[in-house]
Amino acid sequence: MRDLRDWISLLEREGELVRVAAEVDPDLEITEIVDRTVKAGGPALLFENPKGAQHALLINQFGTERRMCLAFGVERLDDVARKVSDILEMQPPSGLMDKVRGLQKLKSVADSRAHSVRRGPVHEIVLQGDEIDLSLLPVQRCWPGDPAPFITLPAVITHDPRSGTRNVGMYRMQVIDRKTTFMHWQIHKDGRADWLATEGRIPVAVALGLDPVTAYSASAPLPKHIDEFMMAGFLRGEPVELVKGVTVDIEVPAHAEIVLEGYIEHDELGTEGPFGDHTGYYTAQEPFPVFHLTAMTMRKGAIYPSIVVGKPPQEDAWLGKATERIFLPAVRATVPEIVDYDLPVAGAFHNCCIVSIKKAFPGHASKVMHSIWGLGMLSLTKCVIVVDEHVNVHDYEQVMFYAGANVDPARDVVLAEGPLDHLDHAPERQFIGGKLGIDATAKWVEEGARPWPQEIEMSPEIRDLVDRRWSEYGIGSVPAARNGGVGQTERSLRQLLRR
Ligand SMILES: Cc1cc2nc3c(=O)[nH]c(=O)nc-3n(C[C@H](O)[C@H](O)[C@H](O)COP(=O)(O)O)c2cc1C
Ligand SMILES: [Mn+2]
Repeated sequence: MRDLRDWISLLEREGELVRVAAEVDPDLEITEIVDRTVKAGGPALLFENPKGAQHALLINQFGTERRMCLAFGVERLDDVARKVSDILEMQPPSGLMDKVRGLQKLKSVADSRAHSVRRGPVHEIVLQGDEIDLSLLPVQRCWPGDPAPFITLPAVITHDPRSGTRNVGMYRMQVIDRKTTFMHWQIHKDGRADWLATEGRIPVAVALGLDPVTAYSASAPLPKHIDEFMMAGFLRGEPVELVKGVTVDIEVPAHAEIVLEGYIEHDELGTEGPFGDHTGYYTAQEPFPVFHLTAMTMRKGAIYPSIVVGKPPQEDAWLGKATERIFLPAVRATVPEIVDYDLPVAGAFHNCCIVSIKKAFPGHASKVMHSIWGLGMLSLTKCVIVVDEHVNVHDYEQVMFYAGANVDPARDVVLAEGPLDHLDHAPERQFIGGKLGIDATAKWVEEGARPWPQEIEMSPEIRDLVDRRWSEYGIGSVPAARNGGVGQTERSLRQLLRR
């Protein structure tokens, strides 16, 4: 998919999009409609007549697992992860065929770099000076306590002034007036680091309305030196095309619907917020830098993309789940004893991480907890629950079973300290606080346990027998037997979202 329009056509062909012709207000009304639609597992919505604006608004494009898979062109999100692990787990080639395959893989990485092109539809309309007007766009005021409309699905492009490396991040932008917004660069983020490293003004470009993979990439927690557009090119199998900005020395996606160009001063801060955020609470007012627009460029009939965050589950659940799946190979490349992990949507992603491990030595669970607390953005995780490899981390009832049955709180709970999410309101001090680790693995004698009892399992012969004879019993349909027996009512994320 080259752009947002290809994506909208695909969604329409797949019966995944509804056009709303009625006039609907971007001030709160759209939020309530979307909140209900997301929680019902409903379609993407294209509001064709947002009140008071010149442009249509697309929302809930990422709101289900099926749409997320359509976006990446896969059957399951784990298939995207496989593509990543293929590269990460490359071994030295052992024969000619291996070499050829290896070279093909390396070429697919080399071909992922963004391409520069001379012209792009994003410059069909160029507004400068007094023509710049953010009120042309149907920017949503999402929640009643929000003081202003917020741009919620931007890809914010900056460059590191020292290395020149590009960064693309998704950071909300509170509208101040026709030509200015805040830039919500949280303390751990790459865009903020670029800003702080720049003396005077940092040029900034904001792309709105992209193909879904490129839009997703702006939310991906990549190490700072890795260009998110390169990752997008790799995952799309086709490079992102970029064109020079009109008033800034930054390349912008040639097929974006809208681009906002401008700059941010090193020393100009204002009071941003409050904002009804993905924590489920309003985040407090805080000083954040001010973004001044120097140009607003668009395609003809540009479509404005938006997203609403709030109490989970919301549309961003699936952006988070995509990250969870796509980054598993990278997590395992660093901590290979990890089998799988799950960041519950209800835990707003950074509040809880359930991780299963191949336990090989006493204290192994504790080692893995500290690994999580040392890994990229996972370091912000507040609570880590470690289970043995046979436990399904996505089955929260099963996890609760082991967290209850296998834990002696006097022995198996680790309390530590470390950095916390910028938006976490619970700790005594902002940015730093406690960490909780729960070791729910089976304990070894060396770990101070008595000999561990055997888990109850039915024998496979009896299971097969009952499977074969089931209809004879006349009981009706009953779920098939499953290992472990607990968690019969496994609540997958899909069910949670469709309750
Ligand atoms: C819908 C949505 C909104 C987000 N809003 C913000 C935000 O306002 N500020 C922020 O620092 N991160 C926000 N994030 C998270 C960042 O996009 C994410 O941490 C990303 O990795 C940042 O890019 P970076 O690692 O290059 O800094 C948001 C994520 C999503 C999915
Ligand atoms: Mn980054």
